[in-house]
Amino acid sequence: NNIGVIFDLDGVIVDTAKYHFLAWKNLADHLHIEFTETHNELLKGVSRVRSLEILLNIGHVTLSEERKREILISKNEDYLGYIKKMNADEILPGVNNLLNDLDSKGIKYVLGSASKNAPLILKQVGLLQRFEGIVDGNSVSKAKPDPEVFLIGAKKLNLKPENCIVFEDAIAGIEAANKAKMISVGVGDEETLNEADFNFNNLTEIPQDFFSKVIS
Ligand code: B16
Ligand code: MG
Repeated sequence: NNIGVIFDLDGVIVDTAKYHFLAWKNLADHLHIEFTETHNELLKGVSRVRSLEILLNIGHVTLSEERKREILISKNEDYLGYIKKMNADEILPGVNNLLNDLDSKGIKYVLGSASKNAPLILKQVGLLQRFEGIVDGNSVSKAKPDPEVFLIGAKKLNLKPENCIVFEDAIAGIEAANKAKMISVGVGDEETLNEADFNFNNLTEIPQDFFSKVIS
């Protein structure tokens, strides 16, 4: 097959944003920073280090590099507590059907996520073995909106970027896909993701003939 798919993880395959929120909120409370679900939107698709910078900016708090490192470790430990309780029930609607459909069409797919915990999360929900490859926060030197994560994904698929279709829920991810010259599919709010080539509310909405029509 001459096309392939790259899936973002958080917001496309599973909703881990709610666990990131709980962990960041816990930390924000400790630092006496007011942190809401609206603020949490700013962290979607953004790296862990950058997320902390955004949180500290919200609270106008400055910390030493050493303190930031400690905080990032404890935030992640807290987050992993939630991740370790995840199971296949948390796979988002439409995901299993879409992966089955891609398998039956012989279209390969890889993961392209900012998360350093991506392999663990996929393992928890029983999807790790299904992907042709995993590109995560450990494999890249530049975070989304830099296209690096998706360009490595294209290499794993052995495909040219223009033959890759990226499913993303975050603005930074759509930007990264567009910069990589891939076909970008926004999953979620169409107005927020208006730079995407295609938009769907969730993966149940992808039409059967989408993949045969999308690249001609
Ligand atoms: P971690 P994605 C992203 O996942 C999340 O959307 C973002 O909120 C998080 O900060 C980032 O992963 C890093 O995650 O702390 O687990 O390394 O949407 O790129 O799959
Ligand atoms: Mg995401």
